Amino acid sequence: PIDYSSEESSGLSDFEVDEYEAISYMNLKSGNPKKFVNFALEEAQLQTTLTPLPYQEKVRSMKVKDEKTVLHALSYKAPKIRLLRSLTIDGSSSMQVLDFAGIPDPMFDIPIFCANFFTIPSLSIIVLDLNPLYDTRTWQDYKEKYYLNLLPLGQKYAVLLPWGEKITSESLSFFSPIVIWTKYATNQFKHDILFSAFMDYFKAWLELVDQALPETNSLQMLHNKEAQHRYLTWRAEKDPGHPLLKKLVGEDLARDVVRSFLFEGVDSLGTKTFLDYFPQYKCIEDGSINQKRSVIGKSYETRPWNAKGEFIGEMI
Ligand code: BLA
Repeated sequence: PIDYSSEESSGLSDFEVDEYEAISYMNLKSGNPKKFVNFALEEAQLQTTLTPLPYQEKVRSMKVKDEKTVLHALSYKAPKIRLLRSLTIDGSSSMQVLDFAGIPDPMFDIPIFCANFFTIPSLSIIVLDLNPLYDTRTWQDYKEKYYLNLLPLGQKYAVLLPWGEKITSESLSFFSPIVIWTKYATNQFKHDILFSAFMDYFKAWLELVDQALPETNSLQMLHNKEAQHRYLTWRAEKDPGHPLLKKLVGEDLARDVVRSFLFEGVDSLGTKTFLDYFPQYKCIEDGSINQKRSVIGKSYETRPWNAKGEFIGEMI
């Protein structure tokens, strides 16, 4: 099996720029992360105008030279959407990764679209969600505003793509009642279901974007901005993909990709630090950030939301 544990980088930091292939998603297999990206871009273009962001030119395609691994990065903005970006990693048949996110303009409190797949022949690890800006376990109004109508959709896929066992406890606060967190032995049937879920969730998200009205209260806009910054700060520090990314492109380029591309905004939307938001990660000895992904550990053996979207897990 492929070793995806965290280790010092192999120094393979050279990369080349390729042309992005605009193949219609219908001609690609469900296991191919490009199918997801191409669908999302085609669908978004039906509703809005996507403008490529300049950073795209720099990281659009990175090749890890000594292996057959190709990284593709794309990023856009659109009215109401501050950042729509994707990173795919194609390690031919051995590894496929998708990291796709849609981050709204802070003038809106719309959830963040989040699709993350890591696939090797023996295992697929999946997170698909409209990540809430405000923790729905405590913010009842926010939950009702965005998720009440989507509960049947979430319920449908919660059955087809069952809960993926215990998870980093801290991650739960960033997930919604309709989150799809699942793991399976990689197979085409599940990939097809996942692709269908992705289409439904992305269309639902675009609908929320379309319907959203800008904040009229400037204080609320600032709250949205801070909530987004907190989210980006969490992911820029603790996303489970980072060790692998470091290994593939080297530590320096990985840091650049994470902070200036994947979670762009982490250095500009706010000034608070990771430890300001998550002080429980502070090491008592030297005040540095605890390198563990979780200080609480993993929890939630089963889905902690019921069909009505009520949180039934333990509040940790
Ligand atoms: C594993 N990825 C995971 C896990 C989660 C996520 C929950 C299970 C391990 C855990 O409980 O932490 C994803 N966690 C998320 C997401 C959020 C979160 C999306 O908190 C959002 C708030 N995954 C990627 C990319 C790579 C990747 C880009 O998205 C690789 C470049 C790899 N994810 C990856 C690997 C594992 C994993 C290798 C399993 C290894 C591990 O658990 O450390």
